[in-house]
Amino acid sequence: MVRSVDVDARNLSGVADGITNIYDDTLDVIVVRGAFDTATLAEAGERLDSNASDPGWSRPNVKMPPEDLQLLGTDTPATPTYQEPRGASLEAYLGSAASHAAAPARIFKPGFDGVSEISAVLSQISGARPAQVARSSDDRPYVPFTIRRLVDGKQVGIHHDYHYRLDLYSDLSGQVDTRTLISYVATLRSPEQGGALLVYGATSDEPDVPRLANGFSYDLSAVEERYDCKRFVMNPGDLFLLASGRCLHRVERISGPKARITMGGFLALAKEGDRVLYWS
Ligand SMILES: O=C(O)CCC(=O)C(=O)O
Repeated sequence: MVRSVDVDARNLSGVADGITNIYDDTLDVIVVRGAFDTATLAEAGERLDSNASDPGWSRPNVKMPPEDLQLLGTDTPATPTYQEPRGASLEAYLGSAASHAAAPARIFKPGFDGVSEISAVLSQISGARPAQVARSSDDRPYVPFTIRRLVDGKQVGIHHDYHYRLDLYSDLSGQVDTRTLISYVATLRSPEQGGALLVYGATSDEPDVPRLANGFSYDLSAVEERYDCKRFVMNPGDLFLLASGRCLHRVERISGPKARITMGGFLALAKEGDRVLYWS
């Protein structure tokens, strides 16, 4: 069963240590309504969805048209992509992070600092631990968040995000508590149809979750037959945290002229348990 809570940002007392609850495997999803200023996020979403000028979207899944996600903030995300199924090397990732370091400041109207906003909210749901952008052992910053755009006909297929075995995690996996990994995603723009997050009661460590004949991809219809599923609909300003290292999940196919635009990444507790580190 998928265990979730849905709270208003004005009263976070019920999820004051929510990140620990996800780590302890007593909770899978936290939805925080109005975590960020709705008008600010919606304005950025509308602007980014205008095709009048390309802000520099990268398209790491262009080879797989239904999953052709557009990204701002890096061209080498901290996940496998269809371009690089084993993920980028750590050097390529950190190099891309450095060359995109100015990107977050261009997303929102002046005065809204995405990094401090994310740090503040995450801190409030992690037992008041500080939340910081991850840095490599030689002190180079990871990408704090990426902006993701899914247009008409696009989706995110069923997957989990237990990525610590990828080369680009060789440094970070020594710094964080690898029992799990958590996705954080805030909505800037909602599509007219589709775009909900679907989370399944199937986990990445179960050996017999149904897979397709290629032995790699999950068999969505067999998973949907066997496991329960919860559907989460988000509006601009809302944030969710998901035990994505554990729970299989996907994003419904978008339909209509409005894109789904989100801001997100991953987070984990530091090994010492005293901080939250986040990256994308
Ligand atoms: O965009 C979303 O809602 C989910 C993104 C996702 O699949 C993830 O964080 O693993």
